[in-house]
Amino acid sequence: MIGASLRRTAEQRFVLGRGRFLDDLAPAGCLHLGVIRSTHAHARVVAVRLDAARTLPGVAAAWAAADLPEVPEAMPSAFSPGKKTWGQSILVHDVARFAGEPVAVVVADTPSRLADALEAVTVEYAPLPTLARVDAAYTSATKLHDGWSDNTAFVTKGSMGDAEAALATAHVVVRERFRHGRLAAVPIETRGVVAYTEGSTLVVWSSTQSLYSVRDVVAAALGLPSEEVRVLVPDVGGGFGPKGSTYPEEVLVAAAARRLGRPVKWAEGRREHFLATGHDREQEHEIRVGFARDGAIVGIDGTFLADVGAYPAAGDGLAANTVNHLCSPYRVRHYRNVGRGVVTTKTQNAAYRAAGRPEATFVMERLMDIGARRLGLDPADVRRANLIKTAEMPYRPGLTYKDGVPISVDPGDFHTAFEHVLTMLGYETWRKRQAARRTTARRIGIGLGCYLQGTGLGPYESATIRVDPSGKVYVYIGVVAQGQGHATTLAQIAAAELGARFEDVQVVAGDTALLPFGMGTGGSRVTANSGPAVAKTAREVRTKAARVGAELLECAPEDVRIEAGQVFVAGLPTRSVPLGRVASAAVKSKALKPMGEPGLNACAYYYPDTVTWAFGTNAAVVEVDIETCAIRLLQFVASHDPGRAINPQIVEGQLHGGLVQGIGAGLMEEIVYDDDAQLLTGSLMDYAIPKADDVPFITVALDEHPSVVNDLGVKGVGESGCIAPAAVIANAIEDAVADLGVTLTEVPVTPARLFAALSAARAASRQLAVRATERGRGPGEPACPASARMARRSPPRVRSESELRPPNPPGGSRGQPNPWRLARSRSERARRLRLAMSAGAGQAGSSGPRPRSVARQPSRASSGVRSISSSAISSS
Ligand code: MCN
Repeated sequence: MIGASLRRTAEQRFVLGRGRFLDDLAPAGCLHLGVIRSTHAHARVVAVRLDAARTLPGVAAAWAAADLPEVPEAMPSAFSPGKKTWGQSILVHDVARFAGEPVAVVVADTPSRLADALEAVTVEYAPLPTLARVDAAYTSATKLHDGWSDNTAFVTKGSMGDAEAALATAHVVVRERFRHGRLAAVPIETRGVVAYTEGSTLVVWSSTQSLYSVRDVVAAALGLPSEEVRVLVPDVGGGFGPKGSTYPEEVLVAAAARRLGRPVKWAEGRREHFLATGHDREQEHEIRVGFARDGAIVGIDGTFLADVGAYPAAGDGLAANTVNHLCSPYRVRHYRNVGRGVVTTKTQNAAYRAAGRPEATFVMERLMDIGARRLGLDPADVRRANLIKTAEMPYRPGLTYKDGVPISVDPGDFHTAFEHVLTMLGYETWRKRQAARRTTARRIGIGLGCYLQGTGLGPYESATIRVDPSGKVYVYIGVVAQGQGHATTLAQIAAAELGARFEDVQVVAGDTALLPFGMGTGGSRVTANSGPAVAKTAREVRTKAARVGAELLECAPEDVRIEAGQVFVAGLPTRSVPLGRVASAAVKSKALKPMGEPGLNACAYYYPDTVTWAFGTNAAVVEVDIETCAIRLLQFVASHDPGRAINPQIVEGQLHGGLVQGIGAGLMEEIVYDDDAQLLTGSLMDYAIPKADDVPFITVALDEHPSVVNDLGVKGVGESGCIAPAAVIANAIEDAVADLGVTLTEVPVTPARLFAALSAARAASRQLAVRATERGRGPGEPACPASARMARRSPPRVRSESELRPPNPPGGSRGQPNPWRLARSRSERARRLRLAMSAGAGQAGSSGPRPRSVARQPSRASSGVRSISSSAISSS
């Protein structure tokens, strides 16, 4: 049963269009709530004018912060990393800190009347200076939060050995700056909330990943006991992390339902989703890595800034993930990294699938390729030189994970898995094809990348299992699925451990009334937490069934066997009773007296000691047209270690989904703000996600090495696909054009970015050629304008990087200026200076108090892209 690709029968209703999602809920008399959102990224709210909206037909209420004294100013969930206090407004009382922050709500009887009422609201703002770029915000005189001495929300560090001393011994030191773009998770279903009262209970339906957090936050915000708030989760069409946070709308809808005594619904629109649901991944790294002559890493030293938006709502855990995963599958003895979470006037951050690891892998895997090129080695060989060996397991790098436990890498065979991926790809064959195409416009590039992921963060999960007299087995869990297939995989575990038929097991989730606690779906944790909890509980139920079965079958409990829902005497399968009959007898049987309670049921909690570590490798081949800058993904292969796959087909599906999201991060996805921190990518026309024809068939191999952390041997997979693709794609694209002098330091690598990088490299190469010509002049010889003109007109022969690099001095290349690199970094410096100046100019322009502006909520129909992103949007 465990290890079989059983079909997801429990989820067939999705295929048949019978899913029941948040916006399908329509309680009788339901009102619709819409949110007025700040049109400014940073502004004092001077006045909110709601009277015109209140008089419109069908409008039940229109409230600004002052109208809802029962709602506190700030979300009770406010996390204070680094001991700095802050409050995320539920409705802005005074200062709005990002465009999209809730300023007021309107409630009406129909969605169309709600839309009209939202347009009747006007808000007067006094704009304040914006912080659109994380590097500028880091040093800005404008402080976003009261009482803060700077805009740094937290600092997270990790170190082992002596990085500085190790770097001094390196044969080659690569120093580079990298930036990972800001991303949205883009689930197919946006967020939504429905709330109503039922007797003394406040019922809240939410499309959340963390139902217990919603319960506790709503209860705390409205001053209710948690026991009087029941949170339910309907089917959810994807979450990918940001739905794990609790947002102001959950509190606002609940408050409105209590005030009005009627059900109230809010269903987020797509534009609202881009504006108001948490973003992730925006990080800027500055890093040095030292390599020995054979490619072995001798030390790494880095710092980075993480743009956490207006509120560090996800705490320091994401940046801590980056610190702890950067060196991950490689043997690095000397390492230092410092991450700073910096607030800007952008949407707050949230964990997005893999949270902090794709950024780390992007930086590390780019460094691997740049290092390989500098050393004249094959990128595969540099990885071979550094991957942790099986004999070194359990590998303990010397870092401490965010659960406070020193990292100890689960056993695995990284080298064999890596070689397998190269074989699956046809690495050598592609290298030959690449060489054959080197002088053509359509080049081939090959990219590699490896990762290790800490999965299955605790502290615990639980399960209650009850066998019904009908023979059905109910498994109650404290986590909800957004598409992962828990109803199938956890049923497989329960059936295997209890001896029930798979078809008889029903997994029930998504209701805080079922179990008192749960930690939510995230961090690829359900299989490694709920899985062992279900197994443990099923074993307890099995023990009870054996006691009661022994009574019915007149044998010793040790002789009872349970298989496929039949309870029988060992060796006598015909002497059996159905499990349901045993469940029925268990209600009155005294055989259960020593177990303390009647019935075939049990509840158990499982606390993992720490996380499990899952290894994976991705490889890709791209075709890059250097004339049009079109990039085509030709092949993508991946290998991942799930420990022990409960359902291999689901695991592959999880990996496919994650890989495609990672491919999007590498090629096209990016949340873009302008210099005033206005969102420019507020729709799916502007925010590109991969379509079916952007992605080739992806081959996935499962390389199973059971975890030693839990007795099922499972490791997580839900996020893992997402970790390496952006790095691998950047590596592949650079591999296609590296001989032209291109180094890629930012994802996504869009055709426009590639064009800019190629143009800069060509310009640098031309400059070099001119200088070389000038250097060739004899003393006192006049400059030859004709040859300089020639150099400008016809680009010089494209030279390989090794040709451009000066020969290494005996004993190493340290300390030798590399003219090609200097030229490139000068152009990079110039680019950054231009950016910094434009950011500074934007700031200077907005530094003084601007004239007050009155924003009328623009019509949705007439909004252009710009107003889309800054407008208040109704939805229902
Ligand atoms: N599985 C398995 N064998 C293993 C490990 C996992 O069969 N050794 C199965 C599990 O039983 C489960 C699925 O694979 O059905 C994912 O398991 P796991 O890795 O434990 O991840 P979680 O169940 O905790 O899911 C969370 C994870 C995260 S953090 C994000 S983000 C994410 C993801 O899963 N969001 C998703 N996958 C998603 N898939 C869909 N369709 N939609 C999302 O929003």
